[in-house]
Amino acid sequence: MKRIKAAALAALLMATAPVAALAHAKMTASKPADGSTVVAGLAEIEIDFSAPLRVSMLHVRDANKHEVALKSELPATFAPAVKVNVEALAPGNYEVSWTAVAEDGHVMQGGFAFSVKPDTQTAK
Ligand SMILES: [Cu+2]
Repeated sequence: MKRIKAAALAALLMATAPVAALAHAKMTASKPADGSTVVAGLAEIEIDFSAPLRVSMLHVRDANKHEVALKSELPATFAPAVKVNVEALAPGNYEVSWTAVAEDGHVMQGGFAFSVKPDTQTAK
């Protein structure tokens, strides 16, 4: 009986292992969201992941591919979300690209884009 259970367990592990191996961490959400439009003045960018990652590179570029300087360091630890501060973004289109390493050593890359529109509420 024990032997049968062990064999069944081994078969189950073999069946589920490839699925687990494919379940790499990925970006689940971002602020601003991909494809969204936000009001000028945004100064924080957040990326949420499905598992803890350590982001090793994060670039924010405007429509002319000019890089927006980050005002905060990338965290040195694994975390399910990363937040960085930037100068208040002027109206325009922006692209964020990131590279991160997962706890299993896999390196992942991703990105998203968003637009910033003028703040008509406070515009003079
Ligand atoms: Cu992986």
